[in-house]
Amino acid sequence: MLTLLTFPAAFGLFSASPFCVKTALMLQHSGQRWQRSDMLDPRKMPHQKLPVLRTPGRLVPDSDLIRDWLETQGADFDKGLSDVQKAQSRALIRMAEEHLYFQVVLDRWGNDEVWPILRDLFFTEIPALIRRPVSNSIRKSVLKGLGAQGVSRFSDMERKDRIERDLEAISAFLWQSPFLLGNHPTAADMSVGPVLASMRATPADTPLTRRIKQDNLLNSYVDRMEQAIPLA
Ligand SMILES: N[C@@H](CCC(=O)N[C@@H](CS)C(=O)NCC(=O)O)C(=O)O
Repeated sequence: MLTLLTFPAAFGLFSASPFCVKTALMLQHSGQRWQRSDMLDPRKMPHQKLPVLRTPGRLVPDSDLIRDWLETQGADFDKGLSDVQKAQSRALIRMAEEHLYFQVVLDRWGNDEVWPILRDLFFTEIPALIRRPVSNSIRKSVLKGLGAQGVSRFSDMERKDRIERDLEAISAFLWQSPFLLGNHPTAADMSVGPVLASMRATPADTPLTRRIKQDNLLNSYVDRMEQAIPLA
């Protein structure tokens, strides 16, 4: 059986990580037999990140590489899509994973209200005595990474505008059909859905959580995705 090494469930989601949720959705959709194995510290993993898929032959890191592996086993996440739709799918996935995702990370790790919740969730394996200094230094390095990525250099208004344009692009697809590229979930939904769900689930009232919760189209899309491919 395949084993998905994943960050644990959090905020009512299968995992705090939208990449882990994406991979769980792909596994479920592929019809393969799989189980989850939770972990909090990915430093021994091939990319020092999660998700990772344990297959009979090797550990496969990265949700995109896991997708490739599942496709070699016969999965087809873009069944029935035209070449143009497949190209749109690729662009939607990159938008969600390489831009919106970092907005979620900033919304979580940069927010003093959310921080104590993250600290109690993610750092339970660190001995209580040193948990605060160690977790504070990890927080600092995550925030430094967001500076390097660039997302935290924008003002709140600029951030809001950048997010808005992406959400408008996603909504333009959802005005046409229940899922991004038709009547059934495809690979694009398995990336965009979990990122929007993460955005909504941050445990604080932020402009981002409110933005999704108050938007009928996006809010119902997140619910629809969760119902279309249920994760135990
Ligand atoms: N490109 C990777 C991204 C995975 C990723 O960023 N995982 C984050 C959690 S959402 C992680 O493991 N972070 C731990 C770390 O960077 O130390 C994928 O698609 O799987």
